[in-house]
Amino acid sequence: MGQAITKLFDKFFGNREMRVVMLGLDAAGKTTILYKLHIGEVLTTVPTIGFNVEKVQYKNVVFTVWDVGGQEKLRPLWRHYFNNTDGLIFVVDSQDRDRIGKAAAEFQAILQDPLMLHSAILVFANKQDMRGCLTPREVCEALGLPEMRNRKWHVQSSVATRGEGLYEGLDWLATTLKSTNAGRPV
Ligand SMILES: Nc1nc2c(ncn2[C@@H]2O[C@H](COP(=O)(O)OP(=O)(O)O)[C@@H](O)[C@H]2O)c(=O)[nH]1
Ligand SMILES: [Mg+2]
Repeated sequence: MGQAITKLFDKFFGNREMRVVMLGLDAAGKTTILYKLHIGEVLTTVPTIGFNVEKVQYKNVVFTVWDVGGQEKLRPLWRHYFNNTDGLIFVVDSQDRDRIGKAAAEFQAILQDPLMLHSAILVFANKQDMRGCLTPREVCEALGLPEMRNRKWHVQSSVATRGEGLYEGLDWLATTLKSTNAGRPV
C-alpha cells in the first residue's frame, strides 16, 4: 500500500501546499494510521503546555495529529494548529460505544471553530474488524454528519492495523481538495 499512497499524494497534492489535521479520542487509531501510510518519519513534539503533537510531512503535505478529549482547557491551544487547515481527518474507534458521545461532542466543537469552516472532513470509522462495533452508518449518524449542510464530508470504513480503507479515504480527501482548489501554490 505504501507505494500506492505515495503515488496518490504525487498525483493530487503534488504542486500545492496542503495542511491536514488528524484528530480523535485517544486509542482511536491515529498513530497507527500515520505509520501505516509510510509517508515519512513521524516527529513527535510536546508543546510547552502538555499535549503530544505528531507531525509528518510528505512533500508539500503536512499532517499534524493529536488526541482530543483530554482537558477542556487545552482546547484553545489547538487553534494554533488549525490555521490554514485544508483537510480534517477525524478517527473514531467504532468499537468504543461508551465514548462515541464524547467523540461526537469533541468533533462538533472542532467543526465550530471558525478556522475549520472551510476544511473538508474525512471520518475514519476505524476498528471495523472488531465484533459488535458501530457500523460506518451508525458512526456517521452519531457524529451528526447527515444534518451537516454546506460541508464536504465522507465516512470511510477502516481497519488501520491492516491498512484497510486508508487509501480509499485519502483518495476521497485528495479528490475533494483538488476539486475545491484547496491549499496554496508552492
Ligand atoms: N482491532 C483493531 N485495533 C486497532 C485498529 N486501529 C488501531 N488499533 C489498535 O488500537 C490501539 C490504539 O491505537 P493508536 O494508533 O495508538 O491510537 P491513537 O491514540 O488514536 O493514536 C493500538 O493498540 C492499535 O494497535 C483497528 O483498525 N483494529
Ligand atoms: Mg497516538
